[in-house]
Amino acid sequence: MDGRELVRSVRVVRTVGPVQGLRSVRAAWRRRRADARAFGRQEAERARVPGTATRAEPRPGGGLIRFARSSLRVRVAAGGAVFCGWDGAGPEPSYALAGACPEADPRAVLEPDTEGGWRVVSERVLVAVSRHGAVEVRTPGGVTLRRELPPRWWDRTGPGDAPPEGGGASRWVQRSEVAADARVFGLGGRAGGPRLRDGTYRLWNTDPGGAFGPGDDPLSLTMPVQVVVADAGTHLIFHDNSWDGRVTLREGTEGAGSGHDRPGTCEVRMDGGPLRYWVLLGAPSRVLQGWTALTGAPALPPRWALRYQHARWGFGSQEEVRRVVAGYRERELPLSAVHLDIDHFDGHRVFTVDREQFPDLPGLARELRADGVRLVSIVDPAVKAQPGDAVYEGGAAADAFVRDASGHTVRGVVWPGESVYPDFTDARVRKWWGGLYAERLAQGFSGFWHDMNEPVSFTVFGDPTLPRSARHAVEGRGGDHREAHNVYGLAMARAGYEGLCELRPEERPFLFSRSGWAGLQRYGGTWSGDVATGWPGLRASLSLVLGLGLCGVPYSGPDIGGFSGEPSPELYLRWFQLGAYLPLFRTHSAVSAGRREPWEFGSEVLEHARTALSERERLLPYFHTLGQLARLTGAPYVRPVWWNAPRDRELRDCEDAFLLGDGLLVAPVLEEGVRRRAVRLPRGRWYDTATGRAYDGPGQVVVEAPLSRIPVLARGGAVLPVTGADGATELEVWAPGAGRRGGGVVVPDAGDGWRRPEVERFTSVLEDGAVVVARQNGGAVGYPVRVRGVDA
Ligand code: NBV
Repeated sequence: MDGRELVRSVRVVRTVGPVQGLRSVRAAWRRRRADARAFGRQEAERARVPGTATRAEPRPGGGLIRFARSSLRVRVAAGGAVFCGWDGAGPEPSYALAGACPEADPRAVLEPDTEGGWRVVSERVLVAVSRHGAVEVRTPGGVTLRRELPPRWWDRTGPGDAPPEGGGASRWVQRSEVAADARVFGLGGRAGGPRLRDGTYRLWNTDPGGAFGPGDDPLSLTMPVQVVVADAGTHLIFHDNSWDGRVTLREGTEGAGSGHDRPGTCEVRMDGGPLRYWVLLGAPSRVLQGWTALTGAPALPPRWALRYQHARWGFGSQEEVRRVVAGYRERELPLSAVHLDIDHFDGHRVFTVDREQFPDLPGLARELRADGVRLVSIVDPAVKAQPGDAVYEGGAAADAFVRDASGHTVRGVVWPGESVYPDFTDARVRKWWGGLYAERLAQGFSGFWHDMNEPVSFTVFGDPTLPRSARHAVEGRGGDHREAHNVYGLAMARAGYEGLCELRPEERPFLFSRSGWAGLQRYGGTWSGDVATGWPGLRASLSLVLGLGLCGVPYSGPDIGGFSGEPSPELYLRWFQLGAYLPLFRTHSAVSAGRREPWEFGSEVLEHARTALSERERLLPYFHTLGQLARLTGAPYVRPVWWNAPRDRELRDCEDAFLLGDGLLVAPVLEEGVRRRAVRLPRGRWYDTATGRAYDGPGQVVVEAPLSRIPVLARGGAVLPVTGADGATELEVWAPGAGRRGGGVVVPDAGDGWRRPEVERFTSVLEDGAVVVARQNGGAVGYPVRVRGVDA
């Protein structure tokens, strides 16, 4: 047991108590034995590299290049996305891809180069393959964005055997080089980012087993997706492989014009699974558009899910829920939803209700709904292994639970005690599970919060999850937990989403999930998980939201105030102020932690929280529009400040501010005692929205950040839909700088169903000192306009 494990085991026993602790010791031994039985014998391994290129055959979008000991399929899709698959790996099947693999670019051609290698030339990208299997991805202008060195496999097949067609049986490693000035973002939700500094990042969804901070890695939602930003251009690389792996990153150094740059390096090392990857290049907005075209449009949260929500582990009773809701109402604080945690279950069993403490949930839901407050339910995947439990019996009858290699149902330990796990990689099981949400809907719940789906089994040593040898359907292909682990949460989200679509077809599902993988956005969003209360946790919260947005999951947010302990009033307020500008705006805390209602921190905090809440309400049409734009274009609500200027190196290194859509720049206060802060501005005119003062970027300015608010700057020319005094949408227009134009988008609310609203585009221009706003395709503007920033 290493140091980390020791800390975990102490935490586990402290969190779950001695009885569960003992069960988890037994489960850990079971897991170890199962894996030892299944993987006990060390198979011989033999290292392999591709060898020399022998010939190449044109194929749609590129070609197949044969090497002495492998083959490489290069395929450029019509939109310019590059697919590379070694050892016969194709783009499908894939848990990440949204549907059919994108069409091949009919104009991409394969041609030999002069050095025994090959190139695939297309309008948007050039892929050069050397005779030893190095692959360069270049812009049409010939600038290299990424150079993959020839991979190396360790085949588990016997010596002399042919490499497995489609890949999968071998461990592999691939090193690559990027520009010396490149910065890397992504890899899912990482607490220590958003810029991923030198180090090794594991690709294995993991419950950190207690509240985490920036130093904890990995967390619940990892993804082999990297967004690389350099002067030469931006690209996204996605290794479509769900196995356990490690990505080691090292930033490059520049030789100050000496020509001795040391490139940035990236090493991807996987325990198995296909060696295949996608590269998308272009401006960040194009890259994210391509990524969502590939992996699916983000589900659009219903409008109420873009407003403020209150969660707590340990409400204890429906009376307590009423009391908290009344607290918001009495103080006239907006509240959109209350989230019920595992304590409202009967004995922590999923899809049940503790009838003593919650005797009439449907009644409570109706009553709250009349006040505009919805109920959201936690849903854990593990099912108590208890004969007589309806979910257990139903699952057993449907043969829904994960089994081990010898056919026995795998048991782990979670909140209800000894538990079994649905195999969500089986379409049949997803269907069964999706149907169980009928019980939740009947209880009056409107939204769903998937937890513990890494999946977790408490453990005092080793990995807090299922045995790696546990068998999964993997969509009929058959496989084990090594392949299924990272997609477990994703597949559970699919089960919930599809179930809800069937059960309540008139409403869009609202679902967010702690764990997931590439493509999670198709079904919903996520949240930070158990971020530790403290200033580092506040910083980690922003890192997670930014990183996930760049990986295609735009809807997320932290536990405001942190999950554990008691934040100081100042920390709570700064967290609340940040949360007001993030898509999921929700307070939440552990059962043992202090309260998180805004009035629990004194009257000053209450008044400032009220300001943040009313600003969020005012910005609701803007948030709604950003949600729609995320669905249409993949652009996240929360974007790094370099989004429109990836070549600005200062912006690339700025981690303490973000763009909210195109129009606003939010500069949260992430340190104690700070009352003014430096803000790095992108090019153009920016207005401090509180003072109206104008600044011209690029450059750094210092702005006031009193306790009452965090700095928010508006881009000159921005047209922002906001809620006017009468509750209807109006346009807030910030004067464009002289000689510049501006604009914005409004997507009106079309309800919580599936109706697709029109996208309305507006322009703004300064003419003779006056701001003129127009609808892009002519016609009346149709909204009241409020101009700000003129003569500022
Ligand atoms: O269900 C209890 C908690 C929940 O409040 C939290 O949001 C999740 O991230 N859950 C984790 C399980 C217990 C963690 C110690």
